[in-house]
Amino acid sequence: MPASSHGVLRVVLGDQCSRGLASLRDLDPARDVVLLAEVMGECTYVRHHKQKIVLVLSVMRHFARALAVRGVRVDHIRLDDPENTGTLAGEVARAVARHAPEGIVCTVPGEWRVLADMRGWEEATGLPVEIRDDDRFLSDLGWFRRWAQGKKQLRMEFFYREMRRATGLLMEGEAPAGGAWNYDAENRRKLEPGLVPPAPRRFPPDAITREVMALVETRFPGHFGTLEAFAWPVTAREAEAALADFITARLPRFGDYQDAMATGEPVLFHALLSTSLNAGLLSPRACCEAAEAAWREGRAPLNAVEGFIRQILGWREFVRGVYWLKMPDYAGLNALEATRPLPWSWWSGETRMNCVAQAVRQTRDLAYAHHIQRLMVTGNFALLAGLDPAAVNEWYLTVYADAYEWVELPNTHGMAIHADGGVMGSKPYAASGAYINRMSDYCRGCAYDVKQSTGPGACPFNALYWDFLARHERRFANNPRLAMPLQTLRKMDPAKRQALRDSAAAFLAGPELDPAAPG
Ligand code: FAD
Ligand code: DLZ
Ligand code: SF4
Repeated sequence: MPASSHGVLRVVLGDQCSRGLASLRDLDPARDVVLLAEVMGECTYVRHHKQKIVLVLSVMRHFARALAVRGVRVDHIRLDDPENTGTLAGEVARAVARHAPEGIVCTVPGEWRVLADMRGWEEATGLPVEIRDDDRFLSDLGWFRRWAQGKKQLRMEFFYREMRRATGLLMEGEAPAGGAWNYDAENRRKLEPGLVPPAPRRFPPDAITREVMALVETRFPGHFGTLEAFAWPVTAREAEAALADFITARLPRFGDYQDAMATGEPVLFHALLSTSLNAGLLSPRACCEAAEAAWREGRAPLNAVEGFIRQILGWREFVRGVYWLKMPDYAGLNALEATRPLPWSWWSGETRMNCVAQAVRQTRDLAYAHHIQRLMVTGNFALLAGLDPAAVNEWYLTVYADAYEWVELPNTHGMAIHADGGVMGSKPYAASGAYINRMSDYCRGCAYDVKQSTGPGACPFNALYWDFLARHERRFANNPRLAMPLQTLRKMDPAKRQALRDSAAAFLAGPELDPAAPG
């Protein structure tokens, strides 16, 4: 990297590898330098799944190369550079010393802790630091704040309708396409025997990715997960191919089977696009427009297309708004006063609960589980068993290749375990084994009996569900969405109620809940 002519230092983080990134927009290739820094601090602030580290470092290396090919001056610090300080702040300071820039330009990061760090760079370097809004989203955080102001409860559905109106996606004039905003009720089929989902397109590691894989195996041998099945897109071109594959092969049935779970079918008809979206390889607008075009051209039905667009235009934007509106306090909330440590089985996959074993083993091998596995298997278990929210959040941030706090925290803390007391959802997604049995084939292969509620052979979700309601009966007494199960609980024969609570207590004190080994 030649000495500078005093342009601007433009810092790009590992999940900001987007051509149109705010901090790259007015780049002067003759004077400016783009800094991409692979640092230990970002690889270890949680012990990320090996696939996530490979993904992010490989995306950075491919992006650095693409910028350089376009004539941009790139200063790419590799993880194994002997001078590497290990932190973003340290690498910014070193880059300032190398290039003597007039100032620093960056884009708001996806995590509060990194923004707090970035805010210190001006003082640390003595240079002006401009932190630009991240506009790779369909909504703007100022608008979200105004929308949220004065509302007692934030509801995704109302936010989503505003977003449909604002973007014109799936709209016919002022009305939603097809006459309804939401076709969720049509999206609840179980995978029928004989229906084999198409294998998603894989992106086998190229030389750059293979080099990063070797590095990760050497530097992070104790991190969770395996690398053998790594097949994530690592460039914008690959991400576009992944989107095209989804739209053609899986979108038409995305809606029907959105909530289904099946042994040996980790993806079903899901998009597998979150890693690309969150790393910046794909734009949310491109995903929504491609889906809408498929519907308008008769290639996919409306329930599928609306369901998919709702996930991106609705949920993804909504959770980001909640994160930035409620942080930093949000991370510390624990409305249900849950304190139980994480069970070791969440790392080992060794549990007699087949649904949990399937979700954890698949997560270990793929760094992926689809939404219903995250919400209704592990999430539901964490909620019912009262697992400590901080430990649960750390687990979700650690194990998924698409996990960054802005999207992981509200989904976990808010949607799955109700630690936020209802900011994100009007009721906790608590469910007994019957739900998992209805939506999957897991119970058929389980050591526990989903039809039983008490005793050592009974499905643990059943007693835990009633025990959860009993424990929090007063808190949820006035929640209309829990009125029915609470009424059933109140009318329950006291002996049966006691038996359920005893069963739950025995399970919670048993080997399935053996806590994670320290360290
Ligand atoms: P699909 O089901 O095919 O959905 C399409 C796209 O919609 C996804 O790629 C994603 O970008 C978006 N999307 C869908 N649901 C959500 C949602 N609830 N919130 C935000 N975006 C959504 N998603 C992450 O991207 N990172 C996370 O760390 C993450 N943690 C989660 C933790 C829990 C406890 C739960 C319940 C959900 C979490 N999600 C997270 C949301 C969701 O599970 C994933 O986005 C999805 O499984 C990714 O797989 P896919 O691309 O096949 O998604
Ligand atoms: C996740 C990650 C990893 C593993 N490594 C790096 C890195 O070495 N350098 C970098 O700039 N970013 C990395 N990231 C992504 C950051 O953790 C991410 O930008 C913040 O968490 C904010 O979303
Ligand atoms: Fe899960 Fe219970 Fe079904 Fe076993 S019986 S797979 S624990 S829901």
